[in-house]
Parts: sequence; C-alpha cells; structure tokens
Amino acid sequence: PRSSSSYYERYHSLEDIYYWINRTTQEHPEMVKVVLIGSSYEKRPLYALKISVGEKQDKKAIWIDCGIHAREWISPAFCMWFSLSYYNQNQDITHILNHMDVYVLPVMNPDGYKYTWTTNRMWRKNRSYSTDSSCVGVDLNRNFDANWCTEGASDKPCSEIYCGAFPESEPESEAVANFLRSHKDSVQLYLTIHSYSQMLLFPYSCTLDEAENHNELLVMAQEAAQKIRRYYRNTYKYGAGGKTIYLAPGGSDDWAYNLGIKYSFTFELQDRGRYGFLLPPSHISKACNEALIAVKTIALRVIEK
Ligand code: ING
Ligand code: ZN
Repeated sequence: PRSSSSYYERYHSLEDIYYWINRTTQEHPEMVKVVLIGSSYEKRPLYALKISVGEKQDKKAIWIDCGIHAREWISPAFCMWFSLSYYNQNQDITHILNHMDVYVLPVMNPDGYKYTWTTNRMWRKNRSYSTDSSCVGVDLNRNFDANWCTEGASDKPCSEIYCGAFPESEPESEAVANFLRSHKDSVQLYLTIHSYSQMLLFPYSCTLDEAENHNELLVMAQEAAQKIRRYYRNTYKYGAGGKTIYLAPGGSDDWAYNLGIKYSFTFELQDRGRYGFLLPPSHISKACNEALIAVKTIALRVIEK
C-alpha cells in the first residue's frame, strides 16, 4: 500500500506519482496543498506540493524540485521520500516547518520521465520538437537564463545538452522560473535534485567566478557532507559547480541564485558510477536518507541566518 515504507523503496511510474500527489493532499489536507505551476510540452500538469503548518501566513520557504532529467529516477523518489518525512515529522522537521513552508515539485520533466518508462530508459531531456531538426528534446538544466548557451551547453538539437531556442523556451523551465519569480521574496533556499556522482554543488556552474557568498555556501555544503559521512559512512564531494565538475551554463540553481535566492544547491545523489542512473531500488532508502540529512542540515543553517 501507498502508506507503507516499502512503497517508497520502489520506483514509481508517472501515473503512480500523480496518484500519490493526489492521495497525499487528501490524507493531510491541513498540511499539504497542491499547486499547479504550469504544464509540460505534452500538456501534462506540473504539480507542486506546498507543505505548511500553523496559522502564520507569510513564512519563508524552501523550494525543492526533482526529476528535471528523465533518467535520474532516484530524484523523484527522493522528493516523495522527503515529503513523507515532512508530513510524518520528527524534531528537526518540526523545527524547520515552524519557520518555513516547503514547496516540492516531484517531477519537473514528466514527458521525459514517462518516456524513460515506456521507450528509452536513458533519456535525459524533455520531449519538445524543434522546427529545424528531427531530434527531440531540450536539456532543461541548460535552458535557464544564466550565461545561457555558452561553453558547457550546445545549440545543436541532437545534443544531450541542447540549450533550446532561447532561455525558458521550454514550458517546464518557464513554469519553475515563473513560480520562483513570483515567490522570490519568500523562497530563501532553492534545491534541485539530480543523480549521479554524490556531490553537493552550489553556484556558479555557468562561470568559474565565485559567488558573492561562496564561503558561506562552502561551509554549509561541507557541514552537510560531514553529516553524511558521519551518519551514513558515505562520501560526497562539495563545491562550486564549475570548478567541481564542469562548466554548465543555463542551470536552474545559478538562475535561482541570480534571481536573489542566495542559498541555492544542486544535489547529485548516489551512486558514484557502479549503477549510475540504474540505481537498484534496494539503494533508495539509504540514498534518500543521506540526502535528507544534507537538506536538513542546510535548512537549519538558513533558518539561523
Ligand atoms: N548534472 C548536472 C547537469 O545538468 C549541473 C550538473 C549542476 C549543471 C548545476 C548545472 C548546474 O549536467 C547532472 N547529472 O545532470
Ligand atoms: Zn541531472
């Protein structure tokens, strides 16, 4: 059943996830609301959960999105795991929720996710058609307006890192950007979940320049990585994206950062390459729990600021 922990230790089809979103809001109506932020290229709804407790209206907020890349199945699984832990609440979570609302977008790229279940397990991009090529899909994490389509992205529609025709050309990235623009005064922490490689990254990825609060972000990521090592005996690298992995312009975390969300992170979950995108379901609980401790660590630090 949907309420048992084993439900969260499996990967779920897109239809299951939509059903899960619906049931979650029905079972926790006082705490969880669904927000429609837009729709995908193939007209699927982009539903986010808003998790909120208490009477206070204009709290600060955390935004977390999953499933920007279709084949990174651990990512939507993490958003579901994360939501479960929030509405089941423990001490840290209660503290976080007393100070902040949480928005969770479990699948930012539903068309691509669906396609990985039906046709090609290794699909990364969305499923939009361009006028001048027979190749399908834009890399949504190259489609945001942060040094858009410079070194580290491609203007070729057949590339896995195709940046699209213009910034926010894709309905999925536009929807997230619109939501954040209209909530930028409340959202203080932006998180986006990818796999694989076990890294906690922060801006910039679109340039080798350091972010204005680089040291603050570094200390937060370091503390989160130390917690993972201590409690889960697993190693996560951390640092600015550009220097830690590669230059990648047009990413959502850099864009959110430049919008004014000064705490902005990309998490790359398990593993380090043994299974890669095909992480077995038996690894979901550990992968999610260690990422959860990183989210909590960073959220608690943001609340102190
Ligand atoms: N990695 C990210 C990618 O889109 C990244 C790395 C992080 C890029 C932050 C831009 C900004 O390539 C994966 N695994 O998708
Ligand atoms: Zn990714």
